[in-house]
Amino acid sequence: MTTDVGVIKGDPVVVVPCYNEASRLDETSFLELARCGRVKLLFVDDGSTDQTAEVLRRLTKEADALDVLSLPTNVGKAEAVRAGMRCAMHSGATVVGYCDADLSTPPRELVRLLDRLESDRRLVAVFGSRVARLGSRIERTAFRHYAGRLYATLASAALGMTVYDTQCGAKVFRATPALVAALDVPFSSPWGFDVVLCHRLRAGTESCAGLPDEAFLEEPLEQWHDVRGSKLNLSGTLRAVADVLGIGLARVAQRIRDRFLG
Ligand SMILES: Nc1nc2c(ncn2[C@@H]2O[C@H](COP(=O)(O)OP(=O)(O)OP(=O)(O)O)[C@@H](O)[C@H]2O)c(=O)[nH]1
Ligand SMILES: [Mg+2]
Repeated sequence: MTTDVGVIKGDPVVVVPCYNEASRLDETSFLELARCGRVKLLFVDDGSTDQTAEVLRRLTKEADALDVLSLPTNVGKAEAVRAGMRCAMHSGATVVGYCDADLSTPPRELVRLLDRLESDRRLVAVFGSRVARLGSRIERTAFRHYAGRLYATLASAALGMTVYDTQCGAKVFRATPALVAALDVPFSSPWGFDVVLCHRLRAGTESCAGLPDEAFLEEPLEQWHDVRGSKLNLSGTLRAVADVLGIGLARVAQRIRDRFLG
């Protein structure tokens, strides 16, 4: 994906994957975020069949910091995010991230993640983390909370890295060669990609060294709220579990190779 969507060199770009989001897009909040001058937003319309394209066309006319990448067919969240991040990096973005179209993670929290990343040169990835604690407002159904805890526990074991919340939809990254390499290869399933991306960044490739654990940070969010209308279904959940099992098996196989084949 090499489309230039007019992102100005050097600006942080946050990708917002959108699939049939016409009724959930909060235009006022996105406009406010775009006008704060801190970040550009690249909406990826993932072959929506509702009025999303029209809403996005209207919205992006309102501010230079808003742009749309339109995909002709629905490819799922993971591939839409990958297309958007590659496009933003191709256009010169030095920091890229993503957040959900329902703004479950409020705009100011997104800006805080960017600030955190930019305040420490050692960091390459900052993940929003939905840690319910005194002083925070994390509003999540009990079911989603416990399902998320279970998934993050499995993912941590598979990755060999302690991550409290792998699935928060708000994450930001420096556009390093490691990120470019990690996004070169398509994701095989639409929802487990956060964990797969984390694994790829740590593992590296033949041409690009992996990142140390110190390059990653989870930032506890002060606010997050569940928004009705989630598109995650049983098949998506099972495929996300399969992603994690695949990572775990690959790490075990690697360890066996290292041990017995030198
Ligand atoms: N591109 C694309 N995005 C999708 C698709 N399905 C969902 N999304 C986007 O993925 C984001 C998260 O979708 P939600 O349905 O809110 O998922 P969720 O299960 O509520 O996720 P959390 O809010 O993180 O718990 C939104 O921006 C959606 O538009 C899809 O098929 N394609
Ligand atoms: Mg949601």
